[in-house]
Amino acid sequence: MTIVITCFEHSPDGGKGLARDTRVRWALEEVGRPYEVRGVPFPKLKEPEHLARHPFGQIPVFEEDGLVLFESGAIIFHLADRYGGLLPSDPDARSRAIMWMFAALNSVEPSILDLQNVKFAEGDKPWAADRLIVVKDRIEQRLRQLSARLGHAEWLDGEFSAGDLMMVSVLLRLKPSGILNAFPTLAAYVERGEARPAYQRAFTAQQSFNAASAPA
Ligand code: GTB
Repeated sequence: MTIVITCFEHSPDGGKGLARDTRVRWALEEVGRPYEVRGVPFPKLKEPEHLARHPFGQIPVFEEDGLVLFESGAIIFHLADRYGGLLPSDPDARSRAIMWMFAALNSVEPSILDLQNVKFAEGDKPWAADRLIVVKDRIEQRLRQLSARLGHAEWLDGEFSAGDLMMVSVLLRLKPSGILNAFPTLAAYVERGEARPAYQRAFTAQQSFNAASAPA
């Protein structure tokens, strides 16, 4: 069964791995599934061919044997559910790993997205500086709470799981802001995630893809 993921033809980050295909590539590497990549140019994201795969005209999309999935969380859950390695076999531990996936997407990522919006999309608005303060406060509050929960543990709940993959992926989006530097426990947690061979393979693959498709 060939797995195909759809990502940006040219990621705006130029291959820094910040777009959401990286987390899907990482999960694919963790579960040991080979995949092919379809790059979509920005203007084509909102055209019918891509909208048939993704109703919001975004990336990533995952296709496998007729199954078409969008939403990085759903894709990673699918991979973790279908293939071994990313969810514990103990039912309670499995539920907690899924809980951490939701926590990453619902309780941590939103304010990180707000930071990117206020910096890039809304930076010229007269209220942008005030909003930036509020958004940074919100992020720091969550990071303090997360850091307290992680403590000196290696991963959020026992063995590395899809919950950690998602949380590290979300926290990685803070890297350019420098905010993580004030949270050494979380910075080390993210580094542990990045050091995993599967992450390294995923990062290199997206980097090579972006380099190969970069405009001349
Ligand atoms: N909830 C969805 C998911 O988790 O899959 C969100 C998908 C999403 O926001 N996709 C973005 C997209 O397709 C790309 S990842 N945007 C185009 C559009 O909406 O028209 C967000 C992203 C993009 C670029 C960078 N970067 O260059 O640093 C980082 C993150």
